[in-house]
Amino acid sequence: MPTLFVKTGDITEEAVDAIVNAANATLRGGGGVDGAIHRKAGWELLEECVRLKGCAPGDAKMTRAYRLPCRAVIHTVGPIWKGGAQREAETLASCWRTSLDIALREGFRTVRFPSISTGSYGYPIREAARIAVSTVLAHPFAGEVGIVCFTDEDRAVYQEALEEALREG
Ligand code: AR6
Repeated sequence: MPTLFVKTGDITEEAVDAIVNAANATLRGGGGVDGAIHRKAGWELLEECVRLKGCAPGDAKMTRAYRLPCRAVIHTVGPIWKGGAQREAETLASCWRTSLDIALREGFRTVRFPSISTGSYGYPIREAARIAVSTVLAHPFAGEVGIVCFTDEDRAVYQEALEEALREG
């Protein structure tokens, strides 16, 4: 089981083994955290991403990190919220799981995630946080996982989900 914590911050400043990007299926960049990661990493990241030929929702692909202070970027594609009956929960859980599968395979020790799908993809954050926390705590990756929220309000939601999951064991 990983060590899991939650913080407020800018994920592009994390000097860790890998940060996770909340990308879209084209992997050609976008707004939100994806835009921030591409801006800071530089044009070489987009060039490498284009070579990957996209990524399915729930899946994840790794690249180098270029001008970012981390070693690698794991790009995952969250579900677009359509009301909850389109397997959104399964797809979101798969994002967290497949990203950690890559971290485990690569021998990484430290990974940071943003709040996948809760920005422009519209996933209700309380439910997204519950899925995120339970999926991380069930994963065999034994390193350190930090969820880096952009606002204190979002951090509080993830913190509550984490405390609830730990209480329930
Ligand atoms: N560090 C940490 N979190 C951030 C940062 C940052 N620098 N910037 C934004 N966030 P979103 P999604 C938070 O919309 O919902 C993109 O255009 C943000 O406040 O980035 O998965 C992609 O290309 C929010 O809480 O990702 C896709 O088209 C969280 O990151 C689409 O958006 C996720 O919001 C993906 O949508």
